[in-house]
Amino acid sequence: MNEPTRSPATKLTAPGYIRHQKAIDWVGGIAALTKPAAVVWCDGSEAEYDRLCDEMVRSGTLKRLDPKLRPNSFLAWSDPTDVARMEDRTFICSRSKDDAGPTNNWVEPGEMRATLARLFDGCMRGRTLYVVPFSMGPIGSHIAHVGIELTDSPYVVASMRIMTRMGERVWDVLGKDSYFVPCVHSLGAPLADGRKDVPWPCNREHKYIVHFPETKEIWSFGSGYGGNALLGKKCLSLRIASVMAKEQGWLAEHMLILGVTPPGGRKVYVTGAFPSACGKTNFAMLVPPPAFEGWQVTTVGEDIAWIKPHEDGRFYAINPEAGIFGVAPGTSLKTNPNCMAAIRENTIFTNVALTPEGDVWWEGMTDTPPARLTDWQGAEWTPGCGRKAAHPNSRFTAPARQCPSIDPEWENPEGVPIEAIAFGGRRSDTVPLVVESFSWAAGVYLGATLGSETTAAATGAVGVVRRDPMAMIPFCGYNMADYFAHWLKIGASVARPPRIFCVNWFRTDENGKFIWPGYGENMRVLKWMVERCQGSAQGVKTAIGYVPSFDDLTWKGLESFGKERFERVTSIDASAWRAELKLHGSHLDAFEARMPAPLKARRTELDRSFA
Ligand code: O2Y
Ligand code: MN
Repeated sequence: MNEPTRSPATKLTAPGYIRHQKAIDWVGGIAALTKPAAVVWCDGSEAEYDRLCDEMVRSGTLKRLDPKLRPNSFLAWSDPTDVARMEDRTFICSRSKDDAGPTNNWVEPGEMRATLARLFDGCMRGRTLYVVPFSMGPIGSHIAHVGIELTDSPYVVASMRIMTRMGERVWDVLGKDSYFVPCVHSLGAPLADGRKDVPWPCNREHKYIVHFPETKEIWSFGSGYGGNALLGKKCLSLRIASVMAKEQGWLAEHMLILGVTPPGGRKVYVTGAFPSACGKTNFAMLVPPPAFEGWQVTTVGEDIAWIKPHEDGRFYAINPEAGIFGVAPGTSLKTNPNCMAAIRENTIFTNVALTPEGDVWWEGMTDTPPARLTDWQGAEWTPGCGRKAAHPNSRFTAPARQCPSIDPEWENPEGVPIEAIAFGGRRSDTVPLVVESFSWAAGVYLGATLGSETTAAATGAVGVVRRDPMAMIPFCGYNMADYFAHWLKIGASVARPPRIFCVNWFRTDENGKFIWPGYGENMRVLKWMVERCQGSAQGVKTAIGYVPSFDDLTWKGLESFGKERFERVTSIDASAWRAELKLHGSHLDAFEARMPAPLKARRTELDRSFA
């Protein structure tokens, strides 16, 4: 491996355009603690991105892909111990343990600060500290927030440039003294005493992803991967933002945002919360089937939504991110053609396989795998060798604007008005294809009891229902019972709250095969939801909410599905629901005294309905 080269922009003092003395002093303090060899103030320019990528190609961190097959794109292979977000190393260090709640790891803040002080002391020796100012949300939007990430990883800098609005123009927003969320990240791999670098430095022994909700600080140590290291995403936009949202009266949610326009009709915006492995990105970029000629689905965001009450009585949402950080395996021209087009160029791939021609491949990308590949660990791979070519959590990072379905309003600083919220999990039984809640509070109950069956890729265990309220279990920065209370309060605070639905594409037959075709065919459910919002669709009242009858859905182009299979994906079985409600009970009991009364009341009501 070549010696890393130093960027010509290296400076120890801040550039003249930065007027924010508190930020400059903070950078100085972190530099004094971490002791880097150099400090680089990133300007977010294309030239800077290109220079960093060139440096990473020279150092072995990135491989440049074939410029014809995958223009301006790169491949990174991580250390095999640094391949995913680490929930067991993620901490919410509120002053009181009860404020973090039973679903978060908690350490007393003083104790955690002492640990971090030890770990960060000298942790950037021999490396460059990059100062990365970024805006989550369109620059200057009243819904956006600014963070500054200090990192010793050039891979993180390049990824942040794709995933956020990053660079010089953020200093204009910050001016002399505006608020920013301080984010400190280190790979935890100092290059002391002339030690040679490796392509993916990290700390194999110690990993910490730490949030201080009261002071709104983020400290991450030891990992260079994804949500552990790109601190604008899960750390700021969900864990810290959820705390800000509770304090300030808005919602920071793990939700996609999409727009649906009927032929010649009015566009309806929908948000959706889905735990991982439920096809969230595919749903956000849904392509309507040919029978839905004239219907259009557009994408505002595919992972996170910041939602604020508006004076017109509705909620308006922005996507705080500027990029897509999607999971590669299973993504194909069949499952998500919009996403495949989005990652055609200007993309950083991580932990996928390399073809002999200099392109990428992963399981599910094509029906027939290439005859020969280099796998994500750099080993020769052939079909049938018994190993996966790409890591199950391999990723691509691409600008959202490259997605053909991107909504024309996706950067509107005011956000888009939300008329429906969908909660969705992977459930082989019990939960119907779609149900609309009777009220906001009943919808909050649906979200609070959301469950999803685990897949082998996620946990190794298959088919165990993991409760994941609002798909926020790993991402809520405070006690989830207080979060439910916040949801109830904020819904009651607006005149026209969105309708709340629950969807499930994953019911299976006696052979374990999915009954519902999913993907683009989910348009049939989406159309019913939109028509419910517009007051034109019928629904049948059941104990858990309104469901469509067979004739309420459009079957053109899917005539063969038939009433019998429709019954199997929509039936509400009383004995299955009695068992489900018992499980809701043990899940909700974990929140004890803080559990809001309306949710307890809704559970009692459901118990009575199925008695
Ligand atoms: O493992 C990681 O760091 C990625 S996790 C992730 C990435 C993009 C969108 N969502 C998620 C998630 O875990 O929800
Ligand atoms: Mn996510």
